[in-house]
Amino acid sequence: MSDSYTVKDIQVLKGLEAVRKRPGMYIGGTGHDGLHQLVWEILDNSVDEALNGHCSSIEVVMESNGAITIKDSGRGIPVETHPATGKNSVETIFCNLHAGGKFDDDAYKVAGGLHGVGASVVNALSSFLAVEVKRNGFKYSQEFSRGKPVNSLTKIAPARGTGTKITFIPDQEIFPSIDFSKDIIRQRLEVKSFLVAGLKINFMDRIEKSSEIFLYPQGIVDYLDKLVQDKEDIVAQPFYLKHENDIKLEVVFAWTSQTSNQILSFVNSIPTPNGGTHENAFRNALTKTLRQYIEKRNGLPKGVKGVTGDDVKEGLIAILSAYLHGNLEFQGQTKERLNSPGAQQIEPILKTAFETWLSQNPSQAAAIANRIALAAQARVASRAARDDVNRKSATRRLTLPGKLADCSSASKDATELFIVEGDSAGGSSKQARDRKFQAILPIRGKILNVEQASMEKLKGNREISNLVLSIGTGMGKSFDYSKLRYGKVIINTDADVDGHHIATLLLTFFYRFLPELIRNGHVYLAMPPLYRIRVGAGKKSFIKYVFSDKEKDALLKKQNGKEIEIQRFKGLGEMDAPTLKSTTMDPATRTILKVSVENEPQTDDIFDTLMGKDVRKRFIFIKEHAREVQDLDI
Ligand code: 0RA
Repeated sequence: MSDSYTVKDIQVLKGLEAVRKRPGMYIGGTGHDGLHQLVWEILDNSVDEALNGHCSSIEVVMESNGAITIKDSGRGIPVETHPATGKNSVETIFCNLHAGGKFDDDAYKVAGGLHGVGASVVNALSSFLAVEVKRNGFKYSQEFSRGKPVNSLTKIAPARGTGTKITFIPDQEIFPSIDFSKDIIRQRLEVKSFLVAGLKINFMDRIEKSSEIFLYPQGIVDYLDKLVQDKEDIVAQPFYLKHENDIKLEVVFAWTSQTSNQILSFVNSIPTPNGGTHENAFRNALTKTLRQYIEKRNGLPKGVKGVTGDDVKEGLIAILSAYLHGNLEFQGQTKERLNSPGAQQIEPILKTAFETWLSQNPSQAAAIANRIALAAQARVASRAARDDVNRKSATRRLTLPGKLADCSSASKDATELFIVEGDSAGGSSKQARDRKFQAILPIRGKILNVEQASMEKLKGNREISNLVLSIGTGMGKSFDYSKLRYGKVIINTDADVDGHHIATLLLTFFYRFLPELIRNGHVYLAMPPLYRIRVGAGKKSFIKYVFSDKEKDALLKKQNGKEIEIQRFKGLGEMDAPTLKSTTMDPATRTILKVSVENEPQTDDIFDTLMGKDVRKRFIFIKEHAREVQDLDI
């Protein structure tokens, strides 16, 4: 008998020696997280007592000497001799790496992810650990250091009630820092108190002499309430389920009108920030149930084909707390992703319960269905917008001329292409534009006189091909109106004879090769002013922009005798950006002329006979004025 006793003793020592040699294997590391893992391991044993209905309050104390004390009102750790070790049960639990589970026939006792070895691991990694047990009408105590008992279990005094109190100081030989974070502990305690409805957790700080009590009678329902910051955002009453057959499951969720979502999942009261089998089962249950519900009722807007998991997730705030039997399997580097196949049972349980709830709460169900339909619609709309942008940027990369300063919007109706003469006009136009919807294409000098050019020659002309590429439609046989890239194509040339000539050449080109653009009202002429005239002096002076000599003369006649300052704009490039913007480009203040053809056969004639000859008559086919301009002298 004494033989086997010794062998067991050696095994026990070897066990905890292994923990001290490779603490990372048991608590993940010896940094900040590993240090706090010690607290979680001890805390979870007490929380388990509470979960199993044996404990109603827990006290957590940050002691002034750096120790942590965790005290619960549970049954108290057994004190009688343990048959397998021949030692008392406290010593057995705290000094034996594999003792935890053997004591425990409680179905759900799988705390801390260490499968019941937590107490001994914390003991092994603590320079000091004291256990006090109230049980059988007495208070008992035993102390340890680095995993080894420093005394034997002692009956101290008669005591009422039951419970366990554990105090420990992390070993500085193991941990580079043993400073606990109050915030991290506080946050964890509050979450635990949410997960165990009615459990009172008193958190005390002996250094700051502060304390805080966490007690949530409605548990995760209170948690949801806290997560939903703005209650007005809630679109329907929360769904709540507590299931306690074979598998234990507690779920609460609601949708808000916010686009963000928050899904918090837990297994055996341990957070699983990376989800896993249980969270997947939860998502599947929700998506399948709502997809069925919405599609059966034709609850989707036109053009939206189906409900996706992401649609269901939008605005969702959920807390999923599952309790699984046996050893949990975790996956990934941080072991925070559950990989237990048993969690798949969650899907049918939740699906059935949620379906029933939807059918029994039709107005809540309708509100939820609307919220998800909205998300689906937004998804389809944003995909369309994204596709549009992709198409546009793809086109831009592949085919748009380098000289084109494109706009950022892809909306055909709202966008404008300004065709300007020369690079200097291009530069100032770029400064003056609203880059969101206004694009600039500078063209060089006089473009080909298309009246005399063949289609072949035309296509080889760089200015023409840049223009056609920018507009997007192609021309001739390959003309495709649906590919038009701008709602307005605005010719903006200098207000002088050369400028007029270029404008005429461009109009001829549009008329001959892209007549649909004129017919459908896409072609415009900008009206840059020819003069800036300051009338009067000092405060009473004002500035007028005029568009022709005639207009200037009329103004001067009217303002006879007043001090006059005249500036002639030799070209667009000379105007500063604010002036160019307000006089010529800003839709709120500019004047542009819509080009239309009154009588096509006649206009044909006119082009034939007048091209390049009579400057004054060139624009007789300009009919529609975007804004009233009395005398158009160009
Ligand atoms: C094993 C068996 C029993 C209780 C406990 C362990 C226990 C462990 C801890 C750790 C912290 N607080 C705790 N409270 C209880 C059940 C003993 C019985 O049947 O009375």
